[in-house]
Amino acid sequence: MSNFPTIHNITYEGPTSKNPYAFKFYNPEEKIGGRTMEEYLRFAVAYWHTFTEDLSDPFGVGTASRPWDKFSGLDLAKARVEAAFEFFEKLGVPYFCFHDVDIAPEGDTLRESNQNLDTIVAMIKDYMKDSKTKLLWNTVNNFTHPRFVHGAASSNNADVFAYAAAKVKKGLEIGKELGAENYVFWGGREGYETLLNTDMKLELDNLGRFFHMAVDYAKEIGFDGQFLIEPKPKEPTSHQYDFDVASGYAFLQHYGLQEHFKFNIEANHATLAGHTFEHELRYARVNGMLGSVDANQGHPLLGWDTDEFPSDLYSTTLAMYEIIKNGGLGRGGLNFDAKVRRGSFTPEDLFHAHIVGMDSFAVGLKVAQQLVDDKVLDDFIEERYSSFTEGIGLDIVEGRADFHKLEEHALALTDINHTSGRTEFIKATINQYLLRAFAD
Ligand code: XUL
Ligand code: CO
Repeated sequence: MSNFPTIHNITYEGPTSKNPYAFKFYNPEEKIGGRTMEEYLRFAVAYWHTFTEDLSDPFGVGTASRPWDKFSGLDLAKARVEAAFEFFEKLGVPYFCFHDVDIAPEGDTLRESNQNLDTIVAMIKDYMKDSKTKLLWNTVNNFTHPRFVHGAASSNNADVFAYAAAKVKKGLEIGKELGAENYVFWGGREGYETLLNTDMKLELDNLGRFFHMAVDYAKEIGFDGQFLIEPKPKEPTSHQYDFDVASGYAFLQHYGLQEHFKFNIEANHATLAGHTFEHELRYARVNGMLGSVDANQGHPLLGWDTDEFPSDLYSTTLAMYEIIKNGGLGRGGLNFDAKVRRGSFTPEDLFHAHIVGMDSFAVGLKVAQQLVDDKVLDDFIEERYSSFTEGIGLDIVEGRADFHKLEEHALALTDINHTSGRTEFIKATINQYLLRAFAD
């Protein structure tokens, strides 16, 4: 029986379509920069927000109305798999992502939890045989259960470190079984509540040890998915160790892990860290560490992780600019780590939400590709830094300058000439590109 009986396959109908269940801008087959939109954007549905989420918040119970609500336990898990693959097919989405606890209920023991996982993973594998939807990444939830009250790999309790390791071990086995392209580590409670009771050095060292063990185990079983760290500054901890890309990258380098990891960058985590989405993408890109993206957006008036579906075209354009400049996302993709608002509680809203997200990134891709093709930013930036292409600037970048030489140069200066940064002009130009992209 269908879970979404009123919805047909969502197809591209173009910018003027009045059909709410159609893409206006995402045209999977349309080629942009030599690749189809589908190949470039690599969209994924986040299992937890779309099939497990009940839309509760700290002040109220869940409001979501879902056809699978009538089931419980393993039956519920099975009903969700059925619904998920119907949803993937109707949306035409190439990937999905999940945590262990999203797909199967935890048992009373680790052994029982693993058995539940085996049952559901076998079912998912079966469904995947007849589906074009593949696994972008999986991960494990090492933060919800009370055993993780003091963290997982950064817990003060060695038993918890072991438990967390056992869960990741199983996660890697599942990733291999289902052909995951990546494996994600989001440090849910890998941080601290207060320094007053925290051995920061031991916690960081243990995190480093944990990641090395994960790398070793992946190698041992022949799991070749890309490892990704997903930075977030806080929430639920007051300080999370992989605060942002810059601190995560320093951590990886310090512990000799940088060869084995890239970053999964979430827009709302970037803004929580006091950065823009594009800042985090840029920082990762210029260091060769941009792996994948959790595509969502925060609410500008709220200071927490609201996980909204992306609809801000300016933001998707600047994000796609970074992704294009990165040569795409490789094995990564754009995972909608986003939930419908509590008031959008019907199954249909799940489609509307993904449609706006996919359309918004399609617009971003198209506009960003035109900005790249026309070298709108490149030409300006090249000119802005041209002082480093000759004279003393060239000496600096080619390593021929020292403080003696620079002092000599500075003493001889009569004037320092600047040119305008032209921020407003550049923004006006981007607006022009945004409005022009679908004009013809
Ligand atoms: C939490 C978050 C996670 C990760 C996966 O803020 O983003 O859902 O994406 O654990
Ligand atoms: Co995320």
